[in-house]
Amino acid sequence: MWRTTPSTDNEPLDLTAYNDAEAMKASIRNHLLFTLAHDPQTATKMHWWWATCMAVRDRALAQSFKTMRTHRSKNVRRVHYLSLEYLMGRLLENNLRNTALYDSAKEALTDLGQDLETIINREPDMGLGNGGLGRLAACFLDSFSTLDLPAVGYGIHYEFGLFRQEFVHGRQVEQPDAWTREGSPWKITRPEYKVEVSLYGHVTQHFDDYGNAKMVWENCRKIVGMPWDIPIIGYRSATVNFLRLWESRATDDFNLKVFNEGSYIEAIHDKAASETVSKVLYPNDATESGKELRLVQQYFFVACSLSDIMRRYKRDNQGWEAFPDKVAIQLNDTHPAVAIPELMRLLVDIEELPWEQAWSITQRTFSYTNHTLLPEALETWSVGLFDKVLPRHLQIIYTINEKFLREEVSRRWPGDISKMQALSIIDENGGKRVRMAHLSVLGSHATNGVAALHTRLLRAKLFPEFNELYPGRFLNMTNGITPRRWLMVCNPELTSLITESIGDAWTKDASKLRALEPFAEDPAFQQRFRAIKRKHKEHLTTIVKKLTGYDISADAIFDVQIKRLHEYKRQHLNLLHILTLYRRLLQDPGYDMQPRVFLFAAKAAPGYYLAKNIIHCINAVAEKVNNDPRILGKLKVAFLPNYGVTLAERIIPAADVSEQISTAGKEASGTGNMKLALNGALTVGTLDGANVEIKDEVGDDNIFIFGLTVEEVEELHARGYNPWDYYWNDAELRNVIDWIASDFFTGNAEDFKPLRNSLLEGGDPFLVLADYRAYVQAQEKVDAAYRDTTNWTKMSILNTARNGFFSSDRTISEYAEKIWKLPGIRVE
Ligand code: HBZ
Repeated sequence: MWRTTPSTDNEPLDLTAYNDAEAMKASIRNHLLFTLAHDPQTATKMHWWWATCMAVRDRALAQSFKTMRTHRSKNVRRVHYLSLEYLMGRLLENNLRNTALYDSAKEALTDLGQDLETIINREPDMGLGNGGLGRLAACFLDSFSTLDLPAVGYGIHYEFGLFRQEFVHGRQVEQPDAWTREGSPWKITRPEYKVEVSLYGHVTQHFDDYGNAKMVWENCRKIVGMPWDIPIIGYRSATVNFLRLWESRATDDFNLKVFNEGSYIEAIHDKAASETVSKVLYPNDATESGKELRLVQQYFFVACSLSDIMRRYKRDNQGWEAFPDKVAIQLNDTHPAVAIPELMRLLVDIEELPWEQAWSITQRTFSYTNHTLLPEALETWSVGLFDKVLPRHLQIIYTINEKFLREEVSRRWPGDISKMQALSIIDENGGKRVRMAHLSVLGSHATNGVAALHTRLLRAKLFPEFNELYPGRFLNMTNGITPRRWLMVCNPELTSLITESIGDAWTKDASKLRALEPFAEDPAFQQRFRAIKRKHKEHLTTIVKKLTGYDISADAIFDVQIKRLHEYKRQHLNLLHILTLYRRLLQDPGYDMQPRVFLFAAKAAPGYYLAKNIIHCINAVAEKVNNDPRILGKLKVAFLPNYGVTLAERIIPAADVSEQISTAGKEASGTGNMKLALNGALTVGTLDGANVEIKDEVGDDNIFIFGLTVEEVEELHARGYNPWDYYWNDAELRNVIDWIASDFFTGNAEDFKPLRNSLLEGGDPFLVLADYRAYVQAQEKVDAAYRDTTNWTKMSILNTARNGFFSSDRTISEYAEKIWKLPGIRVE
C-alpha cells in the first residue's frame, strides 16, 4: 500500500520502494481523488495529467529532502545560476524518463483506462524564455542534477511567457501565453522565504556618533518577491536541485494602508503596479529596448536571489571572508549584472565591510557568460533611468569605475585617454550610459564565450583592452545540449537502437556515442536508422498538415531552419534559394532535383518590422509554391506557427538537413545545430559559432560548409561592400530578388519591398547577396549527396556518433572545473 509518511518520523523519506506500476497507480488515484477532488469518472485529461505529475513529484520531493540534508550537513559549495530566462518546455515525460518511472506510469495509467502519451501531450510548455539563451539555462539545470552538482537556478515567475504566435494572412500575430492559468503541478510556493525589495527613492548621507559617513537609501517603493520552486530531476542521479522563480507581490502594509487611510482605490492601484513586475517576459532576443520595467524586473529578481543566497550562507557560516568559498554565482549574460553593485551594497552598506574587502569578495563570487557580439544586443542603461530606479547602485557603479580607471587603467596606460574611454563602465558618447558588459567583466573573476570562435572574437574584438589588462580572465565554454531531452525524450526509437548496439554508457557520457562509428556502414544498422528517421518524418507530415493545412511527403528531403527570426540568421538567404529552385522548375519542368520540403519555424520580436516582413514573405511563397501544379510536388514550403520546445522535439528527429547559415561572426554558438546533428541531420552551414567545432568533430566529408569566413567578411566590409555588384553580376540572383518585389506572390508589389530594399538600398548588412552563390552551390551538393542513400545514411549516422562532445554534461563539467571549482556531491 502507498504511504505518504516515512516509517520513522525523523528518517529521510524513502519512496524508492514505491516505483512499480501498482504503487504509481495508487498514487495517481489518490492525487486525483484527494488532491484534485475528482472522481475518475468525471476527471478530464487535465486532471489525469495533474495527478500523474503529482505522483512523480512526490518521488522527486522525497529525493530532494535527501539532497537538502546532504548539502546542508556537508555545508557544500553551491553554484547559483542567475538567468532571466528558462525555456523548460514540458516536464512530465522528461521527469518520467530521468527517474525511470516511465514504464510503470504507462502501465498504471493503462490500468486506469488512460493513455500516457495523451496525458503527456496535455501539458502546456513552460516557455519562460526567448530562444537559445533560455533553453541553454534549461539544459544546464538538467546537467547540474545529473552530475550531482549542488546548484540553484534563479529566475522570474512570469505570468505570461513568450507570446503564442499565430499567422493571419501569412502575417505574425502575437497572443498572450498564460501558461499557468490552470496552475502547475510542478511548482511549489514557499511563502516562508519571501523577500522584500526596495526600488526608486533617494540616497542621503548620514553620520554616526563618530562622524563616519554612511549612505542610506530611503523613501523607497517596496515590493515582495514570492518564491516558487520547481524540482529539477537529473538523469538516474540521486540529486534533486531546485529552480526558484520569483513572483512580485504587493507588500503586506498595502492591507494596512487600505484599512487606515481609507484610500482603497489608490492602494489597489499600488498593488497592481507591484504585481506588474513579474507579469510578462520581454520578447526581444537581441535588441535591447531600455524600458524602465525591464530594469525593474532585473533588479527585482537579482535582489530576491541575493537575499536568498545570503540567508542560506548566514544560516550555515560565520564571517564574510569565506563567502566566495561557499557561493559561486554565474550571470547568464548581462541581464542579471546589477547583482554586482547589489552585492557591494549589501556588503558595504548593510554588513559594513570595508570597500576593498567587499570588492574582492564580489569579484571572487561572480562569473559572467557573454552570448552575443552584436553591438545592438549589448545592454546599456541611460544614467538618468538608472539613477531614478536604483540611485544607490549608480553611486556604487561610479565608485567602482573611478577606482578602476584611477588605480588600474591609468597605471597601466598613463595619460591614455582613449584607453580610459574604451574601458570605462560609463559610455560618454552621446548621453551617458552604463555598459553592463563592462560592469560584468570587471565585477567577476571569469568571463566566458559560448563557442571557440566566439571566445576568440570576444578577446580580439569586443574586449581587447580588458583582455590585455586581465589576460587569464577570458575563457571558452563551448555550449552543449542535454542528450536526455534532445535524444532520449524526443527520439526514443533511436535511443533504443543506440543502446542495443553499444550499451547505455553514452547516456551519462555522450562522448561514448563514438562507439557507433563502426555501425555507420553496417547495412542492417543503416536500414534501422533510416526506418526510424522515416517514422519521424511521417509523424511530422501529420503535424504539418494539422498546423498549416499543407500536404507534404515523407519521401522528400526535410530541410529545416528552426530558430528565432533575425536578419543575421538569414532565413531570407534560405528563401532566395527556394525561389531559385522554384524558378528553375518553372522554366524547366524536367529540372532534375530531389523533392524537398523546406520547413521553417521562428518567432519574430513583435517590434522587429523586417523580421515580420520575412515571415510574411516566406508564408506567401509557401502558399504559391504548394499550390502550383506545374512543379509536380518537387518543392514544398511550410512555416510552422508558434515555434517552441515541444515543436522542436517533433521537428528535430525528422530533419534530414539542418540550416545553420548565419553571417560568419554573428552567431555566438547556436545550439539547434547540435540538436539536429545529434539526431542525424546533415548541416549546411557557415563557419560561424559552434558550426566550426561541429565540422571538426564530424569531419569535412559529413557537413556542407559554404560562404565567407569571419576574416573574409571583415575584408569585404573594409573594401566597401556593395550588394549591387552581386545583383548585377548574377542574373539568377537578380531575377529572384526582382520576383520578391513583384506582385506575383500576393498581388501587391509593395508587400515585400522592405525585404528587397534591405538587401539593396539598405546595404545588405548581413551579406546575403555575397554568400548567395556559394550557398546555392552547397545546396546542389546536398541534392547530389542525398541520391546516394547508403552514403547519406552513413554520413547521418556519423553525425549522431560524433556529436557527443556537445553534451551539456561536458559543458557543465568544464564550468565546474575551470570556473566554479565545484565538486560533485554524492546523495544517498
Ligand atoms: O544564446 C543565444 C545566441 O544567439 C546563440 O548563438 C547561443 O547559442 C545561445 C546560447 O549561448 N542568445 C540568445 O538566445 N539571446 C537571447 O535570447 C536574449 C534574450 C534577451 C535579451 C537579449 C538576448 O535581452
